[in-house]
Amino acid sequence: MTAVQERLDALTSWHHDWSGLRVAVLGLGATGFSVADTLVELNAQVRVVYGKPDLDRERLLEVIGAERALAESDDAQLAELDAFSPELIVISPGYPSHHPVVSWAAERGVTVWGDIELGWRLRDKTDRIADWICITGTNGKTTTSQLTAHMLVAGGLRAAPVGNIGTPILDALRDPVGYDVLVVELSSFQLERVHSISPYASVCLNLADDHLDWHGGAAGYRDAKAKVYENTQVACVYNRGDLATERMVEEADVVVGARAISFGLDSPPPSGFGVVDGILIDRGFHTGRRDEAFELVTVEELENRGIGQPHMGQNILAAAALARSRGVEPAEIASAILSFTPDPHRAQQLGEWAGARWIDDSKATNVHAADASLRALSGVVWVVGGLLKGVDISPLVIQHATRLRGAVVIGADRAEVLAILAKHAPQVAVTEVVAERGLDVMREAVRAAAELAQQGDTVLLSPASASMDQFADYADRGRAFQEALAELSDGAE
Ligand code: UMA
Repeated sequence: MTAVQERLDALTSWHHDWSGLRVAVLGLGATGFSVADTLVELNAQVRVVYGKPDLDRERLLEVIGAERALAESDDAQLAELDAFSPELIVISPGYPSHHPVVSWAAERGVTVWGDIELGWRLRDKTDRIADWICITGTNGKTTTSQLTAHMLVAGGLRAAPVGNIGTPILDALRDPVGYDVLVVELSSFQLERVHSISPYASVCLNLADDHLDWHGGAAGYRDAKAKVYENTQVACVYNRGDLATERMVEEADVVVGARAISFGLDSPPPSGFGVVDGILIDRGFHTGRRDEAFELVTVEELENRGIGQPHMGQNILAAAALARSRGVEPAEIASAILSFTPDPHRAQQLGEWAGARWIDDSKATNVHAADASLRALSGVVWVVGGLLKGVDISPLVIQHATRLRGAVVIGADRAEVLAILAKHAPQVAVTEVVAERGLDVMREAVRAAAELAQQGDTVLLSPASASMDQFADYADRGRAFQEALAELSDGAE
């Protein structure tokens, strides 16, 4: 082992000596800036190498005194690395594992960390050292992270959702007061680059194909997700309905004494969370769990709050299992669930108009997410399409063809979507939206959906596709849908 590697291995505390360490920070997004800011505070020698200009962050780097190099091509980034010769690279999650900078580092034996690995090593900045509850999965991780944090706060703990959700972990770790628990939402990109984290509790909510291009295939994606369970201390929470997650727990190296706790919408075994007679129950943390359970909330209560969809039930049970593992009482969990409001554009109920119920599920950027929404409904006018990212949506259409009253097809890849609908759901009435961008697309889509919908139907925007072809992002797409609906319904009154 080289002297540099020995030094890096030993750097496991905020209070160790990071001064002078030559670190290249790759990327100047939310992550890259938080990494540079932290390492400058620790007196490391930091050079940020990045591919896209960002005036605000560039100015801030100057203020904190970090070196920077805008290098718009991959070759230019490699040349920057050659010139700087870093002892450590901290890389932003958006860099795929096949990016040339990753091979550059491997060939030279330069260590590469993500911000999560760095964060784990720096977690003892304040005396109050937070436990980490780590959450991953193909879908539902943001909602589950928010819910878990909400439950922990209801239990009197200082907790916050961080990570992939949008607040870089290093920003939370530098909070002067410190946290009791950090609920860390982890993407597969971030998990691929962790080595030594030891979560208090962890979950992979579900596994379906996504981001296969980034990981170079389904196995790479699965293996990255599985890392969430490594070194878990107290509870590995998994999905009883998704064998892949159970297998991950079986294969994980965990701290002795860590328990496997399952969740699912069926009647739970001991050590499980589930549903019995319309009541969500905890059989995981009851001392008499062989034949007793804690009641949390009823399905009816969830429905009354507009969070009764099956996938939401699963998120709630997973969050409850994680929060219970950290000692939150069942009554506190119940009050947290019933005071929780999901973010907009996630199966958001918009009310009734023209005899139909309208739902904005613009967050459904992949097949798995759209499947979760469709499966809860019947008589659906489905607003679908966008950028398919190379994924075939035929299985989704085959699975749900009988639920569809009609389909309204938007997006750059609509020829493909139209062909799939014609082949696998020929009885379904289909309208193609020809407008190309933004609000115009949704004005046309909402008008078409209202025409197709019959009394009691549901109009569901759940595109199973990315949004960047016609909108800034999924939130922009959802806002346009809501605005178009508001215009049309106001105009009709
Ligand atoms: N860059 C390059 N070349 C590349 C990739 C990146 O030069 O090939 C540079 C550019 O300077 C670019 C910067 O890196 O401006 C951006 O880095 P980034 O894409 O890693 O973005 P961040 O702003 O650091 O945001 C990341 C996460 N983004 C991704 O994983 C793509 C955010 O998740 C996360 O909230 C944030 O860190 C804080 O942890 C977003 C996301 O889309 C929401 N996540 C994916 C998902 O949820 O499906 C994984």
